[in-house]
Amino acid sequence: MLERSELAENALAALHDEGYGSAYDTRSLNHQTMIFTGGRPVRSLDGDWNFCVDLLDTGLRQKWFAMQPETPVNRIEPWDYDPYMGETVPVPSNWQILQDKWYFFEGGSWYTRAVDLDPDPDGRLFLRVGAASYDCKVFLNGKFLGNHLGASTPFFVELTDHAQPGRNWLMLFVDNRRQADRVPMQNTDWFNYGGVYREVSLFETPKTVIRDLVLSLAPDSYDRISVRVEVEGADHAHLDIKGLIQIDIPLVDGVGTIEVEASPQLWSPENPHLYDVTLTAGADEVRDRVGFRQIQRRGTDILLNGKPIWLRGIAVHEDDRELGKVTNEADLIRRFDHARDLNCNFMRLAHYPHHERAAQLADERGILIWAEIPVYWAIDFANPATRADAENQLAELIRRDRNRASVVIWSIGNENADTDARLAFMSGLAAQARAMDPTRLIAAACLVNHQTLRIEDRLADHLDIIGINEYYGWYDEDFDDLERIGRNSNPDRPVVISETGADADITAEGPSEGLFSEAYQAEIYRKQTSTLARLGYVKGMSPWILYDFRTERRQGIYQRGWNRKGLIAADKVTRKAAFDILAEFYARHAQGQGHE
Ligand code: GCB
Repeated sequence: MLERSELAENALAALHDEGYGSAYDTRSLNHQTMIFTGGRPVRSLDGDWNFCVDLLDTGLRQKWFAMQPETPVNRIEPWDYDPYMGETVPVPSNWQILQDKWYFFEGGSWYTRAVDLDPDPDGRLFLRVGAASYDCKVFLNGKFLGNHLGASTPFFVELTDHAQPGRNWLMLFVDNRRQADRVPMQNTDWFNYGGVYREVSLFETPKTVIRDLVLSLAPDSYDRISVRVEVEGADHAHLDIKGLIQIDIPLVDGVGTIEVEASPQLWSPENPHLYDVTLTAGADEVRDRVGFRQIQRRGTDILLNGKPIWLRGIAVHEDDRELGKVTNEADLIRRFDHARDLNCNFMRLAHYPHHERAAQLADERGILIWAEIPVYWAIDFANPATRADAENQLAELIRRDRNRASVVIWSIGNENADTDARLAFMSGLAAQARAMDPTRLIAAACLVNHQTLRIEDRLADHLDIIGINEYYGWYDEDFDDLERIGRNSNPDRPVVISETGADADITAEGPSEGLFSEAYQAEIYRKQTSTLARLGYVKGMSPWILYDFRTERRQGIYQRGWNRKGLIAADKVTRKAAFDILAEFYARHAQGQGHE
């Protein structure tokens, strides 16, 4: 229909205009539109939404978002889609998991639902989308309100001036196509899930809005807390950290930055103490639960609250046989229980920002966290649009999680070739992370130099921790090279083995010996742990990986669409032999017997 309707404006344009997308690519929903949501009353928009896949972007070309609700018999023209009826899908979800025909679908899709509102004339209204992969364009009542890039960070849209009393129609166009300028780019070793896969919520606020609240121990101090607040529409705010601080904060142009004398009980894995925090400004109020700790590096040591710590970690993806990339509380709790059984004090949330609940649980349970953005493998490092996207994802992650004491490391990339363009791009990200947050360590997962057999990376000068992904005994067959690298290298800062491991297919189709067998994987864990424990500058490890995970690029007979380096199979129940080997190694380490 719409080729000849008023919506498409011009029939030929709708068919032949390849510039149709530019009006909907403003990237205006980014870290600058974020608000602080902790403790706010929330209205969930989860549940069934009307859904349609749109491989050809017909909906953008024909402006489906402008169609009015109408019963089919009353429509006067043929139409290609009706946003208001037909198939529904649950939000949050990934379409790949819902129907076989969508398993490998990469493209655009339309989500539509009614939202009944009674807007308060003295209030404001914000929509939050927890995550939508990768480009999400927001339309309310037929009007485009902006788009967001990035598959794993939340974004906000202020609806105040667009919402109407009564029925409103909210539409999201969500596009997971892999493209050259994206972060990550086309090639990854995890599944390209699409869809709105984290919660969608509405927040009503008064006219005054607390946009940000940042709390931490002041750098190098145990008796001063630094506070930064950002508020629209007030000239002072009041902070209450229960049992510790009650203070008025004057705001200049909406921003207040102070340091207050206070000696909080320190947060640590042994004592994950959290304080209840309330911030009020005008009629607005937010809450949080915040721990205070210091994380620093000194030479090749990592210091937590002034004492050297060894990171007994495990890497995890967000992936589940039944849920895809959707995370729920039960899945997270199982993950943390498994980490506890491994005797971990550390977790690497690979390779993109995980659900915010992960770091909240880590705060409660005393697990240190490595959080990262998907600057993964080949990225178009010379492209300013790619850089802007990476910078925005980093800013959104830091703004979302910087009150989490558990998060001790921001990682700015994974296994990127050491080129000039990459150095400029990633040193810029390191500087950005430090400027936004001077209270954490900066890392990246680097590669060893295979020619010189040394830990060597020009980015290291910009990092606090050199992450090393190494697969000696697996991709690099000569295990003894790991010993050589150990001897040849003399890093001036701590190294964390951010990945090591091997595949093991323990299904009925798996082998009983050799590559891909459980025994082979176990042997690699034995050799890796005994070798790494002897290297004094290695200050932790996060082997690859807790659970087997889906990935399009693994199609070998023992893989069949899965990366099987998990210590636990895809059922998230069956432990492989390597699980106990790592658990025992960490138990010895925790008792101070790890170093031989
Ligand atoms: C790596 C990557 C990770 C892969 C892993 C593997 O180095 O960082 O994303 O999944 O190796 O299994 O090859």
